[in-house]
Amino acid sequence: MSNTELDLLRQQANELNLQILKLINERGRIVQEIGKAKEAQGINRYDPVRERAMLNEIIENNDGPFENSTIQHIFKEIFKAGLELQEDDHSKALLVSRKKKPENTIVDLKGEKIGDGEQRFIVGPCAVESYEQVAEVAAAAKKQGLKLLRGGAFKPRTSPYDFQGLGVEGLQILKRVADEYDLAVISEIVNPQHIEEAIDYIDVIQIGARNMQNFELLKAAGSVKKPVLLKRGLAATLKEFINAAEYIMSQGNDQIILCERGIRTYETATRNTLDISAVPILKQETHLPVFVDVTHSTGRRDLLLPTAKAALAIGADGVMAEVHPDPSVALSDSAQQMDIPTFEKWLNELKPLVQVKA
Ligand SMILES: [Mn+2]
Repeated sequence: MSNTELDLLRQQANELNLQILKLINERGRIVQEIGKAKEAQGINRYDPVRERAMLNEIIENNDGPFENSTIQHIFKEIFKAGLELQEDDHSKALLVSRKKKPENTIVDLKGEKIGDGEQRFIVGPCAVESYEQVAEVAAAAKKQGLKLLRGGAFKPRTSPYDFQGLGVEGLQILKRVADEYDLAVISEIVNPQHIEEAIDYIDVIQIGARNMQNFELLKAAGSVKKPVLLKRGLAATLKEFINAAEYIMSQGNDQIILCERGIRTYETATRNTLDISAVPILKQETHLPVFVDVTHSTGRRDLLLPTAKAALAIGADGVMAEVHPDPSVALSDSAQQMDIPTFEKWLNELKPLVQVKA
């Protein structure tokens, strides 16, 4: 074979490359159209039956020289790339995604602009037990210059025989304390029917880890004009977490704070495993503020300071921790709540590390 003939064959191969490229991209565009149609109809994007039928048809028409297994492998890759293209399109469309809205969402809580670059703290007892108990923590928080107070009125507990919270009475206590100390209060709501009532008493609706995929609750929280703090489910992937936030935002409520609170792993040294890398991932993938709950992620008082330092260093918008005037008599989470002197020491060690708005 002369060099001219070789060059000619190579040129033909080059031209075929470009034709294949054109065809693959043309197929990609059609697959995107299919994806949009499927999404509109609520059908799953991946259809293994159809994929098998397509492979069978291709192999029946394979005249070689490639082996069927080779052809099958190449087409599997093309199908996979098409599916990924649909997924990219899908996440591009998420309202919570940074692709949709590049600038940070700022959640305004009585003048505290969560997500503005300044790092903040949310503290308070695990459960509201009495007016005096909440007021004591509120006074300590206020003394430290904090503005955000948490307290559980409805407590979804692992055991049905554990303290379930004071309910609406607990919300009323929070409201009274919030007014007296000029604080914004956060409390968990577990029942979609309680949302309307709760918004009169609290400044932020918390949706807890166990309810992260309670879609009716998410939709109910999404349909009111009240900020929502959404905790990550204890076995939820970040994709599931982001989609849970999307449920809220898709109903019209864009005032959402995400909260990493540890996930279930094989490790038993801590109550949950704090997934610290979730913070920068969530900040890259979404435009929402991200908090870290150091109390429930560790379940250990001795880890509250180092994990809070990690949260601040990695760029969380704030840290949440439980504080109780007398943790040893607390009706829930007594092992990991801080008493007031411990809280003050904890906060004073963290204050020099806090990013303040430039
Ligand atoms: Mn708790």
